[in-house]
Amino acid sequence: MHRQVPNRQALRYITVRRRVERLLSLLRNHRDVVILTHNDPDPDSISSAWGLSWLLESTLQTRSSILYGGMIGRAENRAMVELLRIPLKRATPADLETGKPILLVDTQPWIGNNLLPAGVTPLAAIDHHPPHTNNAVVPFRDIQPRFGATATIITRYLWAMAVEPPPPLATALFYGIKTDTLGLSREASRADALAYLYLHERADLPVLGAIERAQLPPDYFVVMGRALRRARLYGNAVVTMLGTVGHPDMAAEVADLLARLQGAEWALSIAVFGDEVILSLRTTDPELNAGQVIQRLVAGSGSAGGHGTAAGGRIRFSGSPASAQKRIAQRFVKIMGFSPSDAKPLI
Ligand SMILES: [Mn+2]
Repeated sequence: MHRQVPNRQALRYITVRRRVERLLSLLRNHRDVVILTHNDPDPDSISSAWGLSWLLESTLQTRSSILYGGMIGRAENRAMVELLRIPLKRATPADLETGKPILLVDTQPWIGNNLLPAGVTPLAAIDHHPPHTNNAVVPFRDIQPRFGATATIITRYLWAMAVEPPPPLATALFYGIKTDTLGLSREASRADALAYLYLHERADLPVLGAIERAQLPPDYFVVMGRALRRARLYGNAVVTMLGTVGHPDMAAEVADLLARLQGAEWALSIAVFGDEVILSLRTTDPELNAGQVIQRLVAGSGSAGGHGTAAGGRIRFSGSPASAQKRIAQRFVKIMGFSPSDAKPLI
């Protein structure tokens, strides 16, 4: 008699299903929950939160409020929320002290990039960033650093529970994986690819096109112009200062563009938003680590995150915004091994 050897697909199905069932059992006695994304949420965190709320509604009839801190800045992300009618809301501090269970997506507790209050333990943390030691007290943890997106984790939950994502949700999750992995080209695993294909069949591709080619406000071009005029080259590194921006994501948009400059291996963009300096760093060399450099730039005086080729940070400052930006730029030039006199204007 042969023992039946389960195939890998079946094993994966059972493992994910058991994990989701454990999450659902923790939520069985709750009619209302809060799903919290990281601050200034991106498509991965927005779609993951929405997918999780759909899962809870479909399986337990549990209602959820999807909340975020900061703002949704990028034109594409705003278009995503509007065109797909994603029911999310900017959180007030009181929203997070209601005693309802809090589920974190695309972030982890007390790491400085979400609104979770210091005295509140979340019921769940579902994320793909490197695991943080804070997580030990969280009853349900699903941290998958090998995955390129949290939307991949949530898509597997839906798949394992046979909960069909409606086209708008499939579109959102697809866009979440697409942006976090740059279309599976960056830090993507086989799991991301399988989820991507699963969602592609279900997504509304004309709407996705409208999101990706969203109209840009005039301010976008104003800041971009300033960024290009102020860009300075130091060997293989390019740095620019945007001054005050209307939304913090703008720093990342500029860094993404400058990283494409021929000969540039490092691109740093520095902006001011409120009382914080926002940093966004890119490197084109996968052997280099943007996360380590951003840690050195922030040097204990702010928060920093990211890994591999992309990283970001924030530093609260007092005094003049111009000199705060300049200090960071000079520190970066020094870390890169150049001196201020090496500066060459980009244009
Ligand atoms: Mn993500």
